[in-house]
Amino acid sequence: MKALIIGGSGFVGKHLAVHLKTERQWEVAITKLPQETTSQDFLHFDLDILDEAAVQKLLETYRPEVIFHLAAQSSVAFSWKNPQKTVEINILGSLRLLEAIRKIEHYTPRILCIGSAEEYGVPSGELPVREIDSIHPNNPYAITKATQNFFGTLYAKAYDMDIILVRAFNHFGPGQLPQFVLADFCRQVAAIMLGKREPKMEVGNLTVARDFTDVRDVVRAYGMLAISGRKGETYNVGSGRAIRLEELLKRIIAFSGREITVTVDPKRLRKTEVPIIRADIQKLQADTGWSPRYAIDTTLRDTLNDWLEQ
Ligand code: A2R
Repeated sequence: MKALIIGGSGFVGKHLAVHLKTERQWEVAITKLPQETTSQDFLHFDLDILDEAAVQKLLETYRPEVIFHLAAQSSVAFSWKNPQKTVEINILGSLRLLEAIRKIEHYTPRILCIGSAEEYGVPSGELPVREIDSIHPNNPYAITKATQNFFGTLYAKAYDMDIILVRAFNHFGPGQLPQFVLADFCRQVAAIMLGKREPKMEVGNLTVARDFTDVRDVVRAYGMLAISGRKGETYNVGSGRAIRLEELLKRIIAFSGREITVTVDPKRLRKTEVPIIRADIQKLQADTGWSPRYAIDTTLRDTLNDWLEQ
């Protein structure tokens, strides 16, 4: 199978490229923005998804059978600071990508558009949330991902394009930037362990509960969906369990073996917050047979060790 990962030098893209190449022996290429660096192990192309002509040219030349669309402005916090940029990349960029593919004659690749659990907002019904439940996006990032999902679903129906929509719940693991909560906790604890900072941590709201999955399990789900997902369908990708941030932080601190004082930094509190969410993953499991393999403690330890090495 020949795959192209768009946004391939991001956190998930790097893991996905390794998974597809080493565990599935697929032919893999990635795209990156010109200013981004990447591992030389993979064939890579510079690409800005806002440049529709460039997207079309690349696809006509490389002709991947599967396209994983991961390119995004992926930070909720940044989306509040710059909603226009977030809309530009996540909505307009996704649309230009879909348009570029649509305009290529006799070409129907499978496309996975990666959205987010943020699309659900505060669930109005029972937990876990199902793909058919109503969505209430409550931040600019969430609105852009919900719109991407609407366009993907529409294009699958209207143009018979082979598009699969994913709603990825929180994922973490080695290599994630500290703008994401567990990466930030592990970074701060690692710095304390290395004697680079006082044994004091600043955190946001610890009472929220989220559905966390190891990024290596997430990319395995993406690979399986690329094989056996159904066209035009949306799939939750998550563990199906919710865990409070307070509990996760407690575990990371316990791994460190240090006494650490934790204080809440008001600057880190979100304007709108979802108290608890977890995914219904029955559809994903029924269609692919996927289930997570990594225990959460393993991922926490791997992430902490990764920060200690950095
Ligand atoms: O913003 P940068 O310089 O980190 O680059 C990001 C890249 N990207 C773009 N690629 C092509 N054309 C653009 N106009 C464009 N703007 C940004 O997409 C980054 O390298 C990549 C996305 O990776 P991350 O930000 O690390 O996200 P992550 O955690 O890998 O999530 C993958 C997907 C995203 O669609 C998330 O919204 C979703 O999973 O949860």
